[in-house]
Amino acid sequence: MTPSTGRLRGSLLRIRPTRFRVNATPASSGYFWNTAQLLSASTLDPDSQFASGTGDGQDDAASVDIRTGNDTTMHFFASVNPNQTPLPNVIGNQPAPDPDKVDLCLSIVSDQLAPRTNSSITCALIVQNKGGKTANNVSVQVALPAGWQLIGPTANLQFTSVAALNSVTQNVQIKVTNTGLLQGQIVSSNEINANSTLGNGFTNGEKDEASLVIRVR
Ligand SMILES: [Ca+2]
Ligand SMILES: [Ca+2]
Ligand SMILES: [Ca+2]
Repeated sequence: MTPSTGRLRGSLLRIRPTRFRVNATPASSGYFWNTAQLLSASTLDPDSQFASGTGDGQDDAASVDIRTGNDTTMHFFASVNPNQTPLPNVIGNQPAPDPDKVDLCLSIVSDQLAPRTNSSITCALIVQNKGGKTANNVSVQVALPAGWQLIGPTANLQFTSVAALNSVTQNVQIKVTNTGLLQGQIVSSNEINANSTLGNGFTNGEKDEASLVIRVR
């Protein structure tokens, strides 16, 4: 193996298999991430590319991490990887959205899951449209446990429009008096909704409904 600008480089006449052995002495404490890759060979490798870099997960590269020392100022060191071949864009695995339908989902996110009794929480109701068409006049219903009180704006929320492959959020404030289950469902929209039935209840396991358990302290 011969050093070259911070890297080690070596060649083998044939692989039988055989191995390179490198002895290294760490000069400081730290977390050392060491990588190696194959640069070339006289025969083709059908499932990877030589010299493509060490960050693409191919089987012609490998890594090992070594840690030395145990102090609080441990630094991270990684092998250089200056010529990484750009990775292709990630391709989605979902079917193309239907341009003639909306596909609505509801989520509820609370700023607190364990508030004090008689305090107020803020819940974000998020309507997501995974369809290919803009959803207009989307109506969302919120159902509160007995004793809870809606401070604002209203238990029947209106979303003027939710664009295709987009989402819209509205916050509601609720006074919480006891542990209970907050529920919501999308009730209606002007368009045909794919993959669920709008307004059919809170407990069908459909993605147009959502619920959240809030426990009081
Ligand atoms: Ca390979
Ligand atoms: Ca490679
Ligand atoms: Ca439903």
